[in-house]
Amino acid sequence: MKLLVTGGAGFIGSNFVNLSVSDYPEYEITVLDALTYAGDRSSLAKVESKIRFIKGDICDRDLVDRLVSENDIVVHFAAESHNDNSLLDPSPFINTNIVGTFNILEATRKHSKRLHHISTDEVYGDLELDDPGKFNANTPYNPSSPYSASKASSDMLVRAWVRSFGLHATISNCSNNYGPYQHIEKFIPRQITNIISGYKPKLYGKGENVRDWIHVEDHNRAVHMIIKAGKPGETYLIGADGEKNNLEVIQTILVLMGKNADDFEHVTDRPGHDLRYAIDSSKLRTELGWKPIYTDFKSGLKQTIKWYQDNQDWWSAHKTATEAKYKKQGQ
Ligand code: NAD
Ligand code: TDX
Repeated sequence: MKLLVTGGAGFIGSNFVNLSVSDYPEYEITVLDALTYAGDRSSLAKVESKIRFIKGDICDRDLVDRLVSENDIVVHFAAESHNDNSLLDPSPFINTNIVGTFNILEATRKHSKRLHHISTDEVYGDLELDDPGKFNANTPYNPSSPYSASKASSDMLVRAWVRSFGLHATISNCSNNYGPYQHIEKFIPRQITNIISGYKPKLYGKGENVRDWIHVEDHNRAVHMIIKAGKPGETYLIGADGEKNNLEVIQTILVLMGKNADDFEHVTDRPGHDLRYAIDSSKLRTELGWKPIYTDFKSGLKQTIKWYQDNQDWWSAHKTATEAKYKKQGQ
């Protein structure tokens, strides 16, 4: 099978490509990635000789059309992915996440190819802290930020292409990922690299917001199962029952790195900050037999901390600029 992986130089996409090369050596992989600030070709260094890498933009219709025609399935990770950036400038989110996905839909329709669209739990909005319910495939869409609204739009386009044109597409909506190769603008790697760099970790508001953490490898194993056995037109929610509030996460990182649990700073909260995400992944578990391997958050976090300690060359050149951008927002 020939896979076209968009966004394969980003966090989840590069982990997907690395995992695919080791677990599915029979797959032929082409990566299409624009190498924005969030993409890093060195994340694919270990598998460079086993894949084809194309630097290009999913907004380039002709390029997308040609690459889709040469492959069997598109696994579509490429996106602008950071909520805080979408509050500063929504425009690239509209282009990449909506127009880019539209290009992929048109090309997969024209060439009768499969699509697996990677999305997020943020399309469902947020839950109260004491809500006994969790997000499932029937939860109405209610996105809060320009990022999540652009991802919700892209999901809606995929659903429309399935219904109106019979496109063979699947969608997965996953919760917050952590693990190696995540950009240091994101919560967990920002705090780990803050501590390594001698800065205090930064907590938005009171830290009561809850995220449902999953290790990136568990997410990508689920994506492989959906590619192999998912039903056309279906949506699968991916989550590992990993709910934690941000205060708890920051304090766990501090303690695992040998610091005092209270050695962090409260900074300006994110406008429109979603309170809580929680995923009901029972459909994925019962229909496809998926279950997470990383069930102990602390040990997954320990492994992630070690990765950032051992791979400072991968992130250190971006640290000053990333923190300067946050500082301007009081964060
Ligand atoms: P990321 O920002 O780390 O990587 C995005 C990648 O896409 C980068 O390599 C970037 O260069 C590439 N890209 C951006 N615009 C492009 C364009 N126009 N054309 C081609 N390539 C382009 O993001 P991530 O965290 O790896 O997220 C990947 C996908 O997973 C996204 O669709 C995101 O919405 C979704 N998702 C992420 C999470 C999470 O916790 N990070 C959770 C659920 C879903
Ligand atoms: O320095 C920080 N301090 C802090 O308290 C940062 C960067 C974040 N936070 C908070 C905000 C969130 O409540 O931590 C939580 C996680 O923040 P992010 O890492 O920015 O993730 P989030 O906004 O939850 O979105 C992530 O999960 C869903 C990904 O970035 C999205 O791409 C994915 O769709």
